[in-house]
Amino acid sequence: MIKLTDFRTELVPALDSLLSMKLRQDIKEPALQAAMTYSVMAGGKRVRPLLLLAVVQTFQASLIPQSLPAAAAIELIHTYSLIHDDLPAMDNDDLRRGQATNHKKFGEALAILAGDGLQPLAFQWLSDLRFADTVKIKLIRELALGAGPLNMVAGQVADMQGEHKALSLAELKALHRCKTGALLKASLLMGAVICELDSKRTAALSDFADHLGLAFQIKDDILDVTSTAAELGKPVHQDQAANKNTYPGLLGLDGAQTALTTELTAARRALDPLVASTDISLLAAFLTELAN
Ligand code: GRG
Repeated sequence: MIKLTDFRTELVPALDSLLSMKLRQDIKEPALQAAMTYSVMAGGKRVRPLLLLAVVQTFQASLIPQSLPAAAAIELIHTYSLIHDDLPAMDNDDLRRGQATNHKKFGEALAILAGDGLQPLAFQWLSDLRFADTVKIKLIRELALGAGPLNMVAGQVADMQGEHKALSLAELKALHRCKTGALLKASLLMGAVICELDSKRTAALSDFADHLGLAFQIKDDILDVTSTAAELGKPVHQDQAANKNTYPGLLGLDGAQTALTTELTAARRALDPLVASTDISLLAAFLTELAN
């Protein structure tokens, strides 16, 4: 199985050129095109598209070329969520990935509309995929569920409301599962849909996704405490300043590290049912990266 570093080196440029080509084709209004393209092409790590593609690589690698636009669609939803999260009405951030946030560069109204444009465009791209209609409907549903009011948007609301009260660990987990975990999970499950995996394999990936999602957020919380602004490309110690509920805030830095290890171990165990028939090394490599 291909190494994650090689997989990334091969697929991130392919994703990036597909994204920029499709954004040029599908948005005509110049200011809107500039604002949407600015944030999509601002140097994100493409974690969610890579997760979808890693599942496809693991179970049916020949479908990678056809899957690229599905992976790109998830990045549109992720980008919209970041643009809106940075707005003055939400986190009011000036910097993202070392550059001005969308509303700082284009103004608040255009930033809102850039996010508004990215959402339906994602579903347009899914509907145009070269897969059977039954597969496409499942992909659309998976992404809508993960990004929608049952999950990501609800998580964002819980996060906002939580700024005014101390959450329990269970409440914090539920928040993270919705806000951050659901889109990561949708990415993995969309890979499962493309490969038309059976329910046993899909359940293993779903379990893996739940733990990976939490680990991802715990790591983000830890980095906010331990990194410099230059390392992260955004201001640090923001969580504490905004009274955010975080793992280090609730458990201390050591406790948060332990929780991260616990989630990573559980995520790896979730893949056990697949091991007999599948090379899981590419999926497991995402865990190794989060551990380091
Ligand atoms: C506005 C409805 C709505 C939702 C926003 C995702 C989100 C919900 C807010 C982002 C807040 C945040 C910093 C969450 C922590 C985890 C996270 C999603 C980090 C950013 O994802 P990366 O690391 O970002 O994949 P890049 O820059 O690589 O794309």
